[in-house]
Amino acid sequence: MAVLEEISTQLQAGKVKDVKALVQQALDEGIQARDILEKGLLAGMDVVGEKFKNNEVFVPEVLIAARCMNKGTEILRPFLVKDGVEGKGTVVIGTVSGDLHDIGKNLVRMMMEGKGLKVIDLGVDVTPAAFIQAAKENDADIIGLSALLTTTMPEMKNVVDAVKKEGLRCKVMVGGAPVTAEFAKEIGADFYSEDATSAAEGAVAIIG
Ligand code: B1M
Repeated sequence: MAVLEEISTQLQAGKVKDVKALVQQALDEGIQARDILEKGLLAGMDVVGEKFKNNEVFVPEVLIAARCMNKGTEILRPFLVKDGVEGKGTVVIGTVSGDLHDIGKNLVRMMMEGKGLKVIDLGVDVTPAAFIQAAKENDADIIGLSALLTTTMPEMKNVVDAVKKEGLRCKVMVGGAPVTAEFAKEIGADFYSEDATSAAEGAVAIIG
């Protein structure tokens, strides 16, 4: 579908307005929100990620592409969060201390909301103390941690340890590109999830 390729192209070029208009156009054409996300926005982000790795583009370009991604997913949000009935359980989610990547975390949040979970999003660069405080205040069932840097992954263990120290009843779920099931086990996290959909399904299973 031409419009999906165009979304990917304009995201790579950092054209926020065009991406927003094209996402709306794709919805108007009856294309499924999930296809717009995966074959348009994420496909474009993959190309940017590859170029970033190869030093073909740099932080400013990636930031603008990420802005396109976040603005595009905001438009898709009501369609991804279909039933959106809250009350099945509460998740406190955030990107760990020192880490500013939030695209994956935002997707996990949306998918969880789509499963009817109440999600409290603490944003990025969240300290263990902030996770603990929010979990206590909201009587959270799950704390969800996202990390995209190998250097910030150890922060996940700090949160797991803090949960144990405080004797909280909530489970800890971890994810993010460098995180593995093996790492999750090693740090004592309760659940690892590879992508946003399985994170949401896993959260429902844990709470259920
Ligand atoms: Co960053 N960055 N970045 N970056 N960046 C990576 C992660 C990197 C792999 C690029 C590279 O070199 N190849 C690399 C990390 C290398 C490493 O640690 N081994 C890297 C680096 C080095 C850096 C900086 C240090 C660069 C610099 O300044 N020199 C810097 C660090 C800043 C900081 O955080 N302190 C930096 C900065 C940035 C930007 C700010 C420019 C921007 C972030 C903007 C934003 O997020 N708002 C950015 C971006 C966009 C990327 C890449 C290109 C894309 C990440 C992304 O959003 N992917 C990335 C390269 C890449 O991944 N190809 C890269 C799409 C997203 C949907 O995937 O987040 O994996 P992901 O989420 C998935 C799953 O992992 C899972 O579900 C999601 C959807 O299926 N998931 C969970 C995520 N969280 C989960 C939580 C769960 C469960 C599942 O449970 C709770």
